Amino acid sequence: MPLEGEYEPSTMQLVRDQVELYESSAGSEGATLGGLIGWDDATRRDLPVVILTTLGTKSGKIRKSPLMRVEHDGSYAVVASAGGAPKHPVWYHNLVADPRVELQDGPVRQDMLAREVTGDEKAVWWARAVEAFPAYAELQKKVDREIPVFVLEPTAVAH
Ligand code: F42
Repeated sequence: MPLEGEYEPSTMQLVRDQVELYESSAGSEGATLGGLIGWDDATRRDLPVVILTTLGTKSGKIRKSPLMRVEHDGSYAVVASAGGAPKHPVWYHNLVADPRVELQDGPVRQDMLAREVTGDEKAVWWARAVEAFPAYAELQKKVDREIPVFVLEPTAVAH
């Protein structure tokens, strides 16, 4: 069941623009890291991005965040790195409050349930995340907080 509510674009112009381009092109444009940021690093420019939709904990509005694509057997991980910021991203708190999300991966949007992972399960997904986006390892070294990881599973199979 898709999340309902009024979409409130991010206060970050780059994020707003990437979401707009991604959705208006059904994921055929803006679906990589360099899609809008114009990332000048050729090794990262083409890395795939997904769009996570969450429900704002305070506003009740629909929020959308481009995140690096980390996928395995139909499940995904989202990594709350926030570019190495000292605090978790705001979408982290939305997920903690309400695990119902939508995830758009290219042309495919699906309803999913998010659960924060810890311990061995987190280690497995963290390795997958770093393989998909090596910069995560650099970002974790940069911050005092442990960067949270959520696993997203299709609502139909979520346990
Ligand atoms: N961020 C990551 O954390 N991980 C990634 O892998 C990642 C990849 C990525 C790729 C491309 C790209 O363009 C951006 C990428 N980002 C990645 C950045 C990501 O999209 C987010 O911008 C970033 O993680 C910060 O998320 P944020 O939720 O903290 O964003 C802030 C700036 C924001 O949008 N704030 C809103 C605002 O209006 O200021 C509020 C958003 C919100 O959810 N508000 C809640 C509500 O109720 O509506 C209130 C929540 C509360 O507790 O106050």
